[in-house]
Amino acid sequence: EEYLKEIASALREGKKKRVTALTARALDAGVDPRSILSDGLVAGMTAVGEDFSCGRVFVPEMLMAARCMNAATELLKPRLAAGASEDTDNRPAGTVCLGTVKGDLHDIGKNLVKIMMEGQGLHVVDLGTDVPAESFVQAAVDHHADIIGCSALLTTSMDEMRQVVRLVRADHRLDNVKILVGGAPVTQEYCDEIGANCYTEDAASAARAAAVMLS
Ligand code: B1M
Repeated sequence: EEYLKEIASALREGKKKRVTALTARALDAGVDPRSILSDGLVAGMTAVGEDFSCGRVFVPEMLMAARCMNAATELLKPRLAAGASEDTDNRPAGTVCLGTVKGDLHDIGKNLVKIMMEGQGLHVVDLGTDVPAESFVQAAVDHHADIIGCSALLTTSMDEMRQVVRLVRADHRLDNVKILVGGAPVTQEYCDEIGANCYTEDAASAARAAAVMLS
């Protein structure tokens, strides 16, 4: 699709108005919102990440790209949530406390996980970014959570997840709470190593996994 390439390159260049205009046009043209997300916006983000790794762009450009992504996601949100709920006949009720771990300010992936989970009918308590392990625990107690969801994008922050698992397992008020982990540096091996319940690669599968855990 021509739209998707254009969305990716406009995002890579940090052109917010163009990204939102193209996203709106693609939606009007009937392009699947999920492919706008993955083959347009996320593809553009991946290119920005590569540009950053090579020293072609710096933090301000990553920030501009993030703003493009957030603006376009607002447009996609109702369609993505609707798309997700169509796949489920009986929606499980449950509460997820979701956040990005301490030391980490990346929230785009976490926000997508939230949208998809809400699309599955789950109640999501968004703890935001830079969330210490202790705050995940406190929030899970306060909100009677069924699931704690941790996102991390930095190899230097992801080990906070180990701390979350340790504190949750040591707290008998949280005996039935499941821990779901994800984010680019996280792997199934890491999930197994720290003893979390589940790892998923993307937002849609995180929402499906959460629904399965609750059913
Ligand atoms: Co940052 N950054 N960044 N950054 N940034 C990365 C992550 C990096 C890979 C770029 C690179 O070097 N190529 C690199 C990390 C290297 C590493 O540790 N391995 C990096 C770095 C180094 C940094 C800084 C340290 C840069 C600096 O200051 N020198 C700094 C750290 C700040 C901090 O957090 N303390 C920093 C800052 C930033 C910005 C603030 C400028 C901005 C974030 C803005 C924001 O989020 N509001 C930013 C951005 C935009 C990126 C890239 C370009 C894009 C991230 C993104 O949103 N991707 C990124 C490069 C890249 O990803 N290719 C990069 C799109 C998003 C949809 O994907 O979040 O992976 P993602 O989510 C996916 C899956 O991972 C999964 O679902 C989503 C897809 O459906 N998922 C889950 C995510 N969470 C999940 C949870 C689950 C399940 C699945 O269950 C609970």
